[in-house]
Amino acid sequence: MFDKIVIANRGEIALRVLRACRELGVKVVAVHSEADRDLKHVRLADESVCIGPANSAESYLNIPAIISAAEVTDAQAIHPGYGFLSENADFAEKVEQSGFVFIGPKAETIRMMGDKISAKNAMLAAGIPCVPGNNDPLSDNDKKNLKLAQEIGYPVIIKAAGGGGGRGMRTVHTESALLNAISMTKAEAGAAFGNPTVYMEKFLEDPRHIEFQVMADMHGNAIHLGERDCSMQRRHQKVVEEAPAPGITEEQRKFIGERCAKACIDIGYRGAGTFEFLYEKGEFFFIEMNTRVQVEHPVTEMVTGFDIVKEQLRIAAGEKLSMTQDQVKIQGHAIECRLNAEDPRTFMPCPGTISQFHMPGGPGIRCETHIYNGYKVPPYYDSMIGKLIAHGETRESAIARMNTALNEIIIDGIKTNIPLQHDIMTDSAFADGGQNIHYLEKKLGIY
Ligand code: MV4
Repeated sequence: MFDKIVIANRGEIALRVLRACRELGVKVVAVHSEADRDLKHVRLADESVCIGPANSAESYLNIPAIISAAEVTDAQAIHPGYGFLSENADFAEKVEQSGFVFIGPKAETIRMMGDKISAKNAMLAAGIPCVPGNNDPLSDNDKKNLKLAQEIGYPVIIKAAGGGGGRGMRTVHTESALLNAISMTKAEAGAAFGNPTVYMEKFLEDPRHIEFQVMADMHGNAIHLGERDCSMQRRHQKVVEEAPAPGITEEQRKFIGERCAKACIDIGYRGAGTFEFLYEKGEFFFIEMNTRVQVEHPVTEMVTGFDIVKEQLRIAAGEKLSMTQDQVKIQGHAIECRLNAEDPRTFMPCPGTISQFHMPGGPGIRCETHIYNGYKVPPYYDSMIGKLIAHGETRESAIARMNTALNEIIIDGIKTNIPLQHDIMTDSAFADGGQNIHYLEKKLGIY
């Protein structure tokens, strides 16, 4: 195991990684911006290095500053968390070229998955079901493109190869709108990602978003930890996640999960990863792979009893997976509510000082947050300030425990989305389970 690592992130995930390091006896270097001196994990770290001003472009995205921090503290590895540089192949490459271990997949794997066309082709080759589409860059041949859309069948969606996570895509419902949509998406993709390449898929009208968690080591072993349903979202921001996904059978889980694990072996994957699927009318369709630990990893941890972050560290240190597929058992149900510093009606971010914080507790409750009494939520970063996770024997009991925890938690001094989470947890359609990706936005009346 490593002696010392750098945590190249902030907030709750930096604290989560620090806790995993403590359990494994690994020393921690916190790197932080000028605005983040008072973060909980910075105070708890063995060492800390200020890497730049509040603006994340000059701090948490500052590759030379982060690598220098690893050099001056004599650390051996860098954990990128999620967001920021976590899926930046150039960062992973520079980390390794500088003689440090990047706690994540190889740079070439990150690069392959960052290009959504090459990701899809790798998955098709590995036997993963994908959304029907051309799976190649669209040419400039209008006739060919019209024919392609005709074959796929309207509606279709034009997506940027360099996009993902909801950026750089356009749906097309009629033939007359196709060519303009292609050129518009190309222009936007060129400007936003420096890559105008686009591809075409069948547009699924009301799918659910279901993703599979995988872990792979450097010795040719890979397992899946089942799936999460992340359909409760607003403007591509997940609001509630749960595991397992309501209504998914053991057979479906085994079928898709084992294919994901096999795909990891085929592509030489290492570390934690997520296969994102759209699920419609009983069928799974791969869309993207995430090569990082995700915000919602705790729901999988709660139903499997597996520590995903500790395993990331062990894998990066060259150890073999600590669990075989046979040992993975899904127990009960877990739900996560993201807690954001925002207006519950307008969704505008609401930074400020937390005058009072009370952490909820009780059976099956896990609170992942870096906030404390007097902590000042800075205006410079994502508004997520924590996550509440409830585990129960059944989905019903997980919801009941979440409601109890949402009643118990106190975050004063700033506005939060706790009222919205309460509303969702007491929603009768949410109680039914299995709502699609449009449910929350329709409920909120924004479309
Ligand atoms: C789609 C789709 C429907 N059909 N692809 C949005 C985020 C990006 N990861 C992929 N996205 C979608 N791709 C086809 N062929 C609908 C979405 C989509 C979506 C997907 C997951 C979660 C929330 C979403 C919200 C709107 C659209």
